[in-house]
Amino acid sequence: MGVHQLMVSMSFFLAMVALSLLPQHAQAITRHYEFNITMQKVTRLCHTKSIVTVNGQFPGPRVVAREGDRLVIKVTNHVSNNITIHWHGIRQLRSGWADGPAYITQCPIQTGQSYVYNFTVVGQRGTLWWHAHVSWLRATLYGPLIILPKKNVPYPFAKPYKEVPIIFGEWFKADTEAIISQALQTGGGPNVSDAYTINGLPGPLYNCSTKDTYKLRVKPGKTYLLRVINAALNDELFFSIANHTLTVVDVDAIYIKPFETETILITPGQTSNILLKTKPNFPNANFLMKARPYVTGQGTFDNSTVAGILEYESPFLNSVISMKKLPLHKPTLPSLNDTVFAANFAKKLRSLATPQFPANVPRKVDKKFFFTIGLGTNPCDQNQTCQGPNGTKFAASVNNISFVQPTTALLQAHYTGQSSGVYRPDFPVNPFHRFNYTGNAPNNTNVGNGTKLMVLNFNASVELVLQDTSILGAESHPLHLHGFNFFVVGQGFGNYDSNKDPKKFNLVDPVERNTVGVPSGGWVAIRFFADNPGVWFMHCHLEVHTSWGLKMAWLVLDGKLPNQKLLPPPSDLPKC
Ligand SMILES: *[C@@H]1O[C@H](CO)[C@@H](O)[C@H](O)[C@H]1NC(C)=O
Ligand SMILES: *[C@@H]1O[C@H](CO)[C@@H](O)[C@H](O)[C@H]1NC(C)=O
Ligand SMILES: *[C@@H]1O[C@H](CO)[C@@H](O)[C@H](O)[C@H]1NC(C)=O
Ligand SMILES: *[C@@H]1O[C@H](CO)[C@@H](O)[C@H](O)[C@H]1NC(C)=O
Ligand SMILES: *[C@@H]1O[C@H](CO)[C@@H](O)[C@H](O)[C@H]1NC(C)=O
Ligand SMILES: *[C@@H]1O[C@H](CO)[C@@H](O)[C@H](O)[C@H]1NC(C)=O
Ligand SMILES: *[C@@H]1O[C@H](CO)[C@@H](O)[C@H](O)[C@H]1NC(C)=O
Ligand SMILES: *[C@@H]1O[C@H](CO)[C@@H](O)[C@H](O)[C@H]1NC(C)=O
Ligand SMILES: *[C@@H]1O[C@H](CO)[C@@H](O)[C@H](O)[C@H]1NC(C)=O
Ligand SMILES: *[C@@H]1O[C@H](CO)[C@@H](O)[C@H](O)[C@H]1NC(C)=O
Ligand SMILES: *[C@@H]1O[C@H](CO)[C@@H](O)[C@H](O)[C@H]1NC(C)=O
Ligand SMILES: *[C@@H]1O[C@H](CO)[C@@H](O)[C@H](O)[C@H]1NC(C)=O
Ligand SMILES: [Cu+2]
Repeated sequence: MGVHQLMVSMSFFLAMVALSLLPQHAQAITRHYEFNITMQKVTRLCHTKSIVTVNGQFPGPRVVAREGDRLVIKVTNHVSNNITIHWHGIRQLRSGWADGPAYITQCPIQTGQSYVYNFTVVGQRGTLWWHAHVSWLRATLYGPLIILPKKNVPYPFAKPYKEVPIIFGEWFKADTEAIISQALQTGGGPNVSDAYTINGLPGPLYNCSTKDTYKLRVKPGKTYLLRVINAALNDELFFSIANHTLTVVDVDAIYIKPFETETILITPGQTSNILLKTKPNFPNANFLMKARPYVTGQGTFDNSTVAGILEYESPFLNSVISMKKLPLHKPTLPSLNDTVFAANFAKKLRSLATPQFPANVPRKVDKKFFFTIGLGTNPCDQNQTCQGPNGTKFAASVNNISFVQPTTALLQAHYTGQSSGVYRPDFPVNPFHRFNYTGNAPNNTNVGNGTKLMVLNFNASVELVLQDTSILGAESHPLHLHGFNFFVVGQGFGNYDSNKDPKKFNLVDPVERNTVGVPSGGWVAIRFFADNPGVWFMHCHLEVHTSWGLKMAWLVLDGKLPNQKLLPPPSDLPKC
């Protein structure tokens, strides 16, 4: 080796040392992505259709960042639909303009237009995801959003050998925009999906689908980190891998106290990091992984099962033919309506709550709210026959208010002081009528409607009880809050009892997340600090319920300090 070469490698070595000694925050970078929204022909179940995609990919591209990084994602709309993209679970501290729900924080990106989503990832690491947030376009517009810990900060568990996204979806042969528009027209329940998918593939249990099977090839004796996302439109899912135990280590990009389980339950909108320890030796078998729904509602649903295959790489078996001869083990999933499983699974979720990853639970509450959530009806137009319950139209509501989508974005209306005629700041703190919410439903199932916001002062500590109703049947609703994580301090069945139930709240290590399944015929209590100014959507993540109006928004006012104020809108913010 010549002197010059030695010098070069020495300085390279020194540079490496210097890099590893840099403080963690100095390494945050800006990562640029380009999302071209285009149509793409995709064949599943022997049926070809044109779907809306990002860069022609289905599922969409992975967005990867480290905690602290800035993401700058330019979205250009080349299709005839209006588009917005939501970065599900990202706090969007003071950057609500980048949150994405159509007509809440932005007007849609219209055909031929672009919009740059520009935000930083603060205090979060784990798996989140991105998806369209307008009508039902998220049926095909979704992908993983992976947040790695800061450089040189380890996971609070052994470093996995490999990381693998597992993203569940729902496949419809028909056009999903036609399905929801038909359902809203007739008032009936929308047509259900034809298959569930793992990473876009329905798998061998469907007709004409064996070639579209997701295969996870693993080595023996290793730990794999599965980054699990439920991107299905309308279904909570059970998931299990035959003969393997899963260790849940995080939900919604928050570490939890690890626990082992054969099966997980994941609602649309939720994400979870799961460790899969492979068998120490080549097992001479293949293993099915399966997902199928957990359903509590009374309507028809897609009761089918998606399957993928866990295959071991073998030192002695190389040919595909010999792999195929191996026995295939199948997991057993809970029954489709196993609410007991759902309740027990929810009880296992607890924050890690360590000094490094504390659970900053509000202990004192400034504002208490009680919201009923559930289905209801709208009367049929005189001139129409409707296909909802008893000839009505299906609706859904929060505190009996079915949210009416405005025609301009709420955040813009607020920021420019032009809210009059767009929204009213008078969302009710409690339901107008009290009744036995989970008992016999009232005879009159009609809902009211409006575009009402709940106003909060900056940094108010909030307690919200979400109470399911049995109107048109009790049902589990995965409620998603934008702009915040919340702590799930309590849950139960029946009517929430404001005298007895708070005594049982967990204020020590409750799970922190952005989407919670409100138990069928029960309630959950959540708490959060309103430390993020802006307009924040809250809705059921079953897309059909959102379409029917099970949604509302919070308006968090600016604080006094300069760093407690919403930033001005970007210049390319789309107009309505
Ligand atoms: C998006 O489209 C533009 C213009 O057609 C093109 O230059 C760019 O390479 C595309 N980006 C990706 C990621 O496909
Ligand atoms: C993103 O936002 C930052 C902070 O406001 C700004 O400095 C930067 O120029 C923005 N980038 C783009 C591409 O808009
Ligand atoms: C929904 O299903 C019904 C019954 O199969 C069918 O007639 C209708 O065309 C479907 N709607 C859409 C939008 O595919
Ligand atoms: C898988 O589990 C089944 C029973 O659930 C058992 O019969 C079989 O021996 C197991 N096989 C392997 C390879 O672990
Ligand atoms: C799914 O539903 C169909 C139609 O209602 C029924 O025939 C079938 O038995 C159900 N399958 C399962 C696994 O429940
Ligand atoms: C669950 O479904 C089974 C039939 O598949 C039924 O017998 C049972 O009553 C249901 N349980 C509940 C709680 O609805
Ligand atoms: C009923 O609705 C149809 C289409 O919306 C309209 O053309 C017709 O005039 C209406 N009839 C009455 C009696 O309102
Ligand atoms: C529909 O009508 C039947 C019979 O009149 C009644 O028992 C049922 O409660 C009604 N359902 C709804 C949702 O109004
Ligand atoms: C509500 O109704 C259920 C079912 O009828 C009943 O078991 C329960 O006691 C009622 N609760 C209250 C608070 O009245
Ligand atoms: C609902 O209707 C039934 C039968 O019409 C009646 O007996 C009952 O009192 C009504 N309940 C309420 C709460 O109005
Ligand atoms: C809201 O309620 C009013 C009064 O019941 C009704 O006329 C109107 O159609 C409803 N609007 C929507 C969008 O459901
Ligand atoms: C797209 O959004 C604009 C602005 O809100 C609206 O005027 C237009 O009707 C929408 N177009 C479609 C196809 O939904
Ligand atoms: Cu719902």
